[in-house]
Amino acid sequence: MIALITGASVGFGRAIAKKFVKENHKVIALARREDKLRELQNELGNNNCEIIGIDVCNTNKIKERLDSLRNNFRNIDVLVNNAGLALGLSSASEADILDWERMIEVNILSLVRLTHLLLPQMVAQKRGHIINIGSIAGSYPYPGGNVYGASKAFVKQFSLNLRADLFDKNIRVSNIEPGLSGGSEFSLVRFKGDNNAANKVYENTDPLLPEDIADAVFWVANQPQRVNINRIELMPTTQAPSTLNVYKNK
Ligand code: 8X3
Repeated sequence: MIALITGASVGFGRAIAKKFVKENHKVIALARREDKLRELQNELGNNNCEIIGIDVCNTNKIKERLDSLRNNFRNIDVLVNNAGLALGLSSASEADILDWERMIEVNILSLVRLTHLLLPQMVAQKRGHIINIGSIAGSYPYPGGNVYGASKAFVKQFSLNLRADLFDKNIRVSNIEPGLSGGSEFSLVRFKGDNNAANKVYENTDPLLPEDIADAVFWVANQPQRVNINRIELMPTTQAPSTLNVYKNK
């Protein structure tokens, strides 16, 4: 298998790349930070890992780069749309509109564009698998989740609707929906570099780890061809869906 993985420099993406190569597959690791990708490539080996140091939002440049890849990295079987981010945890009336727009740009637009770019090739080769990294935030609302959660709800429904179009083309689509996850830059990005705020979320708890997500992605990709896993929702044992809020006048 050849898997193109976005957001592969750290966290989930990096763990997914490592898992695929460990299991004797090839990966194309895509992310903005080329230095981190080079480290990954050195670790995984040049024969198993190709890197693309381009922002996931720059679809035109990605297309150029994909067109010029070495022959043995050309026929991508699996696209893992992992790149995504949460920015801020403010209540809707106080949130920064630029944060909202950026989440829509990365979590929705770039994912849609890259999927659209790769699908014709998958249809032509009569095989392919789009694996999206969604979130439990796409199913369960929580305060401050506003646009982040909505973007992940989009990813969930987009995944299901892709299936509706692709079920007769031997192309699989899966949405992996993790809950609270440590070991990545997710929280640091959400709190814009505020280490204390970022770490507080994980204090005294036992969150999912990138390797847990990588295992789920790999399992989904390695089902017999007749099996399509539509969704997997994973939460740490220490997290559960919450109750509804009711406002009471004082
Ligand atoms: C984020 C999941 O639980 O941190 O995708 O909101 S959670």
